[in-house]
Amino acid sequence: MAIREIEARLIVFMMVAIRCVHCVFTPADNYLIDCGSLTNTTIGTRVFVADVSLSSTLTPPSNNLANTSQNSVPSVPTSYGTALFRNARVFRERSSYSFQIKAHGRHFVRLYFFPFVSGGYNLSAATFGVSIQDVVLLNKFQPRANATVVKEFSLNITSDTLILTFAPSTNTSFAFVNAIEVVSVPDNLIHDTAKIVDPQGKYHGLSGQALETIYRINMGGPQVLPGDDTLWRTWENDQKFLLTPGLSQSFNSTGKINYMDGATEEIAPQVVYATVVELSKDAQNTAGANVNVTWQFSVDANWDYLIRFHFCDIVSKSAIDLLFNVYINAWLASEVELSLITFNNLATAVFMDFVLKADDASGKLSVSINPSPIINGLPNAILNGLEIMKINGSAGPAVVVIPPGSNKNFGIILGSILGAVAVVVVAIILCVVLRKRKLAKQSSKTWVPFSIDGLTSHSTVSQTSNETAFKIGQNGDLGYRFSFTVLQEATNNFDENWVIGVGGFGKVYKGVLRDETKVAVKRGNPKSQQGLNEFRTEIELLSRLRHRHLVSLIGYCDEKNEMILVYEYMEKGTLKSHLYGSDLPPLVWKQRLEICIGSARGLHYLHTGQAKAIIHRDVKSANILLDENLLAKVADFGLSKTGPELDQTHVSTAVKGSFGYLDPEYFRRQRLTEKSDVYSFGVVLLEVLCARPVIDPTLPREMVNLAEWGMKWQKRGELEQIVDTRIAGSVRPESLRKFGETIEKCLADSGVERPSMGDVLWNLEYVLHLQDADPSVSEIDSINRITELSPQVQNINTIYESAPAEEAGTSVHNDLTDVSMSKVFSQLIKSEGR
Ligand SMILES: *[C@@H]1O[C@H](CO)[C@@H](O)[C@H](O)[C@H]1NC(C)=O
Ligand SMILES: *[C@@H]1O[C@H](CO)[C@@H](O)[C@H](O)[C@H]1NC(C)=O
Ligand SMILES: *[C@@H]1O[C@H](CO)[C@@H](O)[C@H](O)[C@H]1NC(C)=O
Ligand SMILES: *[C@@H]1O[C@H](CO)[C@@H](O)[C@H](O)[C@H]1NC(C)=O
Ligand SMILES: *[C@@H]1O[C@H](CO)[C@@H](O)[C@H](O)[C@H]1NC(C)=O
Ligand SMILES: *[C@@H]1O[C@H](CO)[C@@H](O)[C@H](O)[C@H]1NC(C)=O
Ligand SMILES: *[C@@H]1O[C@H](CO)[C@@H](O)[C@H](O)[C@H]1NC(C)=O
Ligand SMILES: *[C@@H]1O[C@H](CO)[C@@H](O)[C@H](O)[C@H]1NC(C)=O
Ligand SMILES: CC(=O)N[C@H]1CO[C@H](CO)[C@@H](O)[C@@H]1O
Repeated sequence: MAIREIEARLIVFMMVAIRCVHCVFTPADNYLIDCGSLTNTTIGTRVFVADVSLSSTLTPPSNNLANTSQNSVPSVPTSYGTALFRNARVFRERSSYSFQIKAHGRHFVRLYFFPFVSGGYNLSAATFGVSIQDVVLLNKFQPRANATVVKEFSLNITSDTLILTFAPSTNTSFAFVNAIEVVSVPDNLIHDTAKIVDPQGKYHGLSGQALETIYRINMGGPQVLPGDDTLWRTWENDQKFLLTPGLSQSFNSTGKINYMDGATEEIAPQVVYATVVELSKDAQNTAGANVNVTWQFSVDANWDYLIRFHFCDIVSKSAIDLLFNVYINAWLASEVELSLITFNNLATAVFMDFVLKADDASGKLSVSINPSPIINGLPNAILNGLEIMKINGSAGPAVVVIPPGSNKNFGIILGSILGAVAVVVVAIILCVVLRKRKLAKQSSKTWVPFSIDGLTSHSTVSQTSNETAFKIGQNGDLGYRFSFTVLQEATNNFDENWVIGVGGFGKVYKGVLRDETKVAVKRGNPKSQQGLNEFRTEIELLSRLRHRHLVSLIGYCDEKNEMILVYEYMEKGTLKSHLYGSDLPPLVWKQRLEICIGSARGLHYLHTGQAKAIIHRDVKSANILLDENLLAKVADFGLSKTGPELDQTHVSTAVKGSFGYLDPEYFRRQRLTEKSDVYSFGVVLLEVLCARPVIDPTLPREMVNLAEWGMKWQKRGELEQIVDTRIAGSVRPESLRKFGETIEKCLADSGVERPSMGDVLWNLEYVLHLQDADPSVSEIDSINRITELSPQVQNINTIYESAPAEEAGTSVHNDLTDVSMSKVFSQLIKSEGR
């Protein structure tokens, strides 16, 4: 009993209330499109707009419209009408609709299909895929002949643009669609957790998942059509799924359904709760009857399913009469005692969520209700509604954005180039430390011994070492591919004035798509072989990874040998630009901490969110971007690798990364692990604290390298001496102490001594907590407070300002930390030539 009670308390959260009958839900996003039609179509109160008037949302524009006569469409539920199925838009090549999303969160995406044969089109011959940016919705889909079908997906959309792509599965095939809905639904429709039935446990993370509705059933009641459901859903009657209809009967109530706190009619309409299937009269009158009322459904095997039960006791005389078990396949999902949840109220709506894991899901899914043997009164069991949703993404990454023809293009031998680049890294270190440009002449195809701060390395890079081609995702044919013209237009023909950044791979432009979505367009230098590889890596990785703290890829363009990546636009630019070298107002300490925490989360996800850890390899403040709310996102995955075993199997490899952030152990041993990112992140933390470049060759020798200099002060216990003077007064000593300790651990000489990214994250959260603990410190007030400057700090400022600009080349002075290797490389080539 106790266990049941605890379970019941958990389920109390899922109470359904029909609190406000008259409130009609108004979706923030409400796109209804009648595809291929020349006229708008009104269904009930909803207007499906002819997509010819929305042609700007479709790329590339196409004019393949098909239509058929009314009587060729089989009779469909009246409230859909046949009108939506009479027209279709046909896609002979990969094509996308883009929808501007006003409100992030759950949306229904419904796709209508009817494969008619008419006017030169035989739509039954279509085979195609449908995807959005990060989820494949349909793969090799072939609508069944002579039948209409509406596919419904429930997606948590977190980008500002939804790009719905239709892609023919083969080059001789084509795709089509009759109508599309993209409609917001209330966020509380899907909760983040559910109970797993076997083995019993808790499933987390539903809120981010894509769900496909497989069945939605109104037990014991009529079919509910979209016009009668506040979210325009269809609920089928259950009779055809009952295994032994004689064991049960339907019942309905005209009484009121009880209202309780927490949810709304959007969970399920009244009519679902007001109709029910219960045990047959005979069974109810047999004391101790042990019967199962079972419904059986065909499902695809090997998927996880979210199964939602709707209950409402409209059959009992007293709330405490009803006690029954619910089974999913052979597993007891729950013992249901509704009175515990409803506080003894009858006719109160309740729903419960369960997850059936893929290994338990064969081609048949059955659901049973069975009266509990421990009840004293007469047996009964009920079920009012049932939803079965396929969970996508649970079986692995669902995304694929892959440049076509990539196989042959990407298996390129990079040995000599990487070798040269590696040498450049070494050379630059010498160059900076000794401040002698002449040394660049060392550039050759082998490593040279180098020495920096006592570390010495002797290693060679084999000239034939090649970067192995990256594996192509399973659904290699789906993804969003921009045409070059569209991007040209978006960036004002790659206007130099629109450049917002320069990286090793190429320039980054601000862009505005036709639907006014702002994007960042990174255009690779087509001649760079390294660029090609980075292009590939970045598409491969980013299309697999989705995280709030990783910058998202919107698409790519590989037309005319271009290598262009299109990302979400990050309004506030790089973290680096907010720390120094610009006129931007300084960030307060708490903002800085939140940015550190956000980026730590992103990196933690990279290291642990996938089966194989992903190592970023180029963590630096210029690769942490901020959105309009200063939310931090990690960017630039061009150098990323899955590790660490990749490097252990290779005899030698090129050391890559950005100078000043590079893990010395990785240099020494060329063993790449997640801890190299932790090291680099430690340097970023110092940078955030001190707001100065990580390498500043204009400073006195001991101050050139921030990591080294910072650790000197930290080890002396006087880190406060070098804190950015603009925030020094507002950083609480406890918070600073913990922050300093965290940096020290990240910068530990050997990787094994460094904390994991998860620990770093935890520590930073604690730092924030320590800062918050005293409300009397108001940061805004103190941000401009002049604190007593230590001599060292004054020293920096003077030297920094008086540094002669031509000394060592301005680029080295200003931006060395940003220089990715290819830029350094070209600079060296230039200086070599002199
Ligand atoms: C269809 O409806 C939209 C929006 O209501 C309107 O802008 C458009 O002109 C209509 N098109 C036709 C062909 O009536
Ligand atoms: C159907 O298509 C034909 C040509 O393919 C066109 O002339 C006609 O106007 C279309 N009818 C509708 C209702 O769109
Ligand atoms: C349409 O295509 C389907 C599948 O290729 C085929 O079975 C059917 O016979 C075709 N119908 C017509 C009328 O061509
Ligand atoms: C579809 O309907 C057409 C016309 O009613 C009929 O000739 C054809 O055999 C049907 N095809 C299937 C697969 O049921
Ligand atoms: C379609 O693809 C096949 C192999 O995948 C190729 O042999 C054929 O030439 C392609 N056809 C066209 C029209 O591109
Ligand atoms: C959507 O996903 C994000 C990130 O996974 C999550 O924070 C948010 O709560 C989700 N929204 C809904 C409505 O589930
Ligand atoms: C309710 O039950 C009555 C009597 O069995 C039946 O006539 C009616 O159609 C049912 N209504 C619903 C909504 O199922
Ligand atoms: C009811 O179903 C459960 C689960 O499949 C099974 O264990 C039990 O034996 C069944 N009871 C009857 C009476 O069929
Ligand atoms: C609806 C559906 O199942 N879509 C996709 C879910 O994700 C996998 C990849 O993990 C795809 O293969 C499915 O097509």
